[in-house]
Amino acid sequence: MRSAKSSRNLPSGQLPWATRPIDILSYGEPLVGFYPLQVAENLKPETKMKNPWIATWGGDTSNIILAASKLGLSCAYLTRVGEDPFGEGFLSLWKSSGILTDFVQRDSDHRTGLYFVSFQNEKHVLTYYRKDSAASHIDPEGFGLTNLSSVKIFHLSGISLAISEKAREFGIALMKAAREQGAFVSFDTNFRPSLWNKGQARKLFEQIIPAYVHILATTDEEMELLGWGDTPEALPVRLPGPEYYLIKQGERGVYVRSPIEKVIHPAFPVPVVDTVGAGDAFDAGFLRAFLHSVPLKEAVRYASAVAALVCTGQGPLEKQPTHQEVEAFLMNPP
Ligand code: KDG
Repeated sequence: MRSAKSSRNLPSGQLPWATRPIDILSYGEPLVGFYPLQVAENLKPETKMKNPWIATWGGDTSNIILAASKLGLSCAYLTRVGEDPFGEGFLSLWKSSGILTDFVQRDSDHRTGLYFVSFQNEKHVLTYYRKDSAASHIDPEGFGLTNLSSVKIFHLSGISLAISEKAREFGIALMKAAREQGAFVSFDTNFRPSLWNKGQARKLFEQIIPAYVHILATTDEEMELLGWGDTPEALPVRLPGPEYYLIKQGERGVYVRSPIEKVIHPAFPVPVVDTVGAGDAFDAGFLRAFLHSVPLKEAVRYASAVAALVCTGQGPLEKQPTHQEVEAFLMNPP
């Protein structure tokens, strides 16, 4: 894989990569996710509600930096949380995980968002409580765009852009500034129909992806929903611009394309407990490999291992691995 330090695509006069202290700056919304203690599909609703709930930490852009930080990268988060116990909890989690929280804003008028997990036909369904959340009230004034000159990769998702008009405008300004200041822009479409409709999402994605994105992650399901074709090969033709296309295909594995090669990797056959956060884990693993200039084939294998390990625990964080754990897994894969 091309070194992140090479400058083919970077404007001249930028700080060299090596002097940038932040590997990944992530922008978006953290959410606390609640799981029923027992996953029982056929209980009456009132009986289901007597099930104790277990809190987990979620939110795609938070999951990514927690995974990347555990893999050894230096990460920072740009978001806004409520002055509530969930906001406090997140801050303490990020700090204890070594994540820079200088860009995390606090909001006394709006709360940290939540979701509740239920299961239908053995597939998880998320019910969100996030409307008017603190993150949707992010204050662009609270972050100097020049801070991006110390960032190697700026990461955000379709969710980061869908939570409010303000968050969307700021997200686009950040992508533009990141690119101008020589950072790589990583974008995961993470289309959530509960936040916006597919026409709105597609229109915006088709404007910003060719203009700003270097590393594009999506899923085959989203490609189909957004009308981008039903084969991974269709995407670079439909949306030229990015250097890397990561197309996640659930249990079938992934298809990854760089400017010079393509890699198809099947998912590792692990005992799956929960797939929430697996896609974020894949992105984090890929970004780590990218920053370490790992050849594409190995990078995809590495990222697939990170995702597989996350699927063996409940919620996005329980089984997030360290770099050593990924290496041990890859020495003796299932
Ligand atoms: O990728 C996992 C996320 O879906 C989960 O953590 C919640 O961020 C979330 C969302 O908006 O769906």
